[in-house]
Amino acid sequence: MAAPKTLTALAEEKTLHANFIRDEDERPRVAYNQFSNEIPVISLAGGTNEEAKRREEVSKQIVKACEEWGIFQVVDHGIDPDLISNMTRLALEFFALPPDEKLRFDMSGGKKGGFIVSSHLQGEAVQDWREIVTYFSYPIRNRDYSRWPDKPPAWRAVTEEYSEKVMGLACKLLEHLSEALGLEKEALTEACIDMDQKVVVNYYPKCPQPDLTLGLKRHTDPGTITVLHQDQVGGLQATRDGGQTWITVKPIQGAFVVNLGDHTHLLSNGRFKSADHRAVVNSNCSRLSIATFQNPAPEAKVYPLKMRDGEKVVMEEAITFAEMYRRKMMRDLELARLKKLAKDQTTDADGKVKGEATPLEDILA
Ligand SMILES: O=C(O)CCC(=O)C(=O)O
Ligand SMILES: [Fe+2]
Repeated sequence: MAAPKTLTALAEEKTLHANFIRDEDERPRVAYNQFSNEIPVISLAGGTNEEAKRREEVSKQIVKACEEWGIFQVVDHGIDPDLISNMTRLALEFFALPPDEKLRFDMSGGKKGGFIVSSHLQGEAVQDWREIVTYFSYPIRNRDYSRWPDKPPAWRAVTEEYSEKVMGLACKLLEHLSEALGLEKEALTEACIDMDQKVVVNYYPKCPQPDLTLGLKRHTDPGTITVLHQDQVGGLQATRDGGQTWITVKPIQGAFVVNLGDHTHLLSNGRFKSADHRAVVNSNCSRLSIATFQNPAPEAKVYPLKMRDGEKVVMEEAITFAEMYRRKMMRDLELARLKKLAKDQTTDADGKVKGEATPLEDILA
């Protein structure tokens, strides 16, 4: 069946549309509001200026979190809470617009920025239970305002300011990681050449059967670092054992969740993890999160910046970020294709299961 254009109508239905039903092994088992305190919460107060001792403490906490999880939360980060709440309020106003208004910015067919249901990536076998609106905000010379929604009218100015402040915060966080690698403060930022920024606002409407689906399937972010703001509902989950167990990240008013991406993982020669995460949904209320992705320029070289004594290099050859991204997407799509194939082969035309499904491992072997 064709993908729905918006989720507004589907959110009112009693049962979940088949496009969104995940295989058993992907479905959530930990509730959206069963919060864990395992993800470190780090105060940046006094840690980003020159007070050497305090800065060292903050660095240690960030480095430990990146070595263990690749994910942490920051408070006292210096971004004005009013700016964050304006951004959130205006985003909600956008998603509350009638479908036709949102679809004026439809980005299906590969347009760079705008509105879409589920994912802007093509070829996904199962859809994510979310709507998104995306802007490409940096480098400034590449901004295409025709792809930025013009409603609500105040949003563009607020988004511009939000983007700039989050870019500043991300660069400060990368300074700590560069130093921990034994490099100059600017090393990770410079490795990005001209840092790209993309803002993805995720809106997860309440869902009739949240146990059968995901708001956003399991993934790691491909880029350098992601600065995410989530509302107080809960739904972001992380795993560090390859998806066997999951924890729900506790929402903290005014905090940002920081996820390291694959780029930093590789530049640190695997020392820093890339956050393995997903989002679950619920039947009580909608949820909003704003993910700001800081990525290297497409032509930036991806290769470890420094290796520690005795360490083996995690990559065979240096590649560009564009190539790294392409390979990741191909891998994901191939996995989705094989999974779908395994499922189709064991299901007859009426959707009845014929026999034992072939385990994915066997197909891949
Ligand atoms: O909604 C969330 O909490 C997660 C969003 C996310 O991981 C993403 O947009 O890449
Ligand atoms: Fe993500």
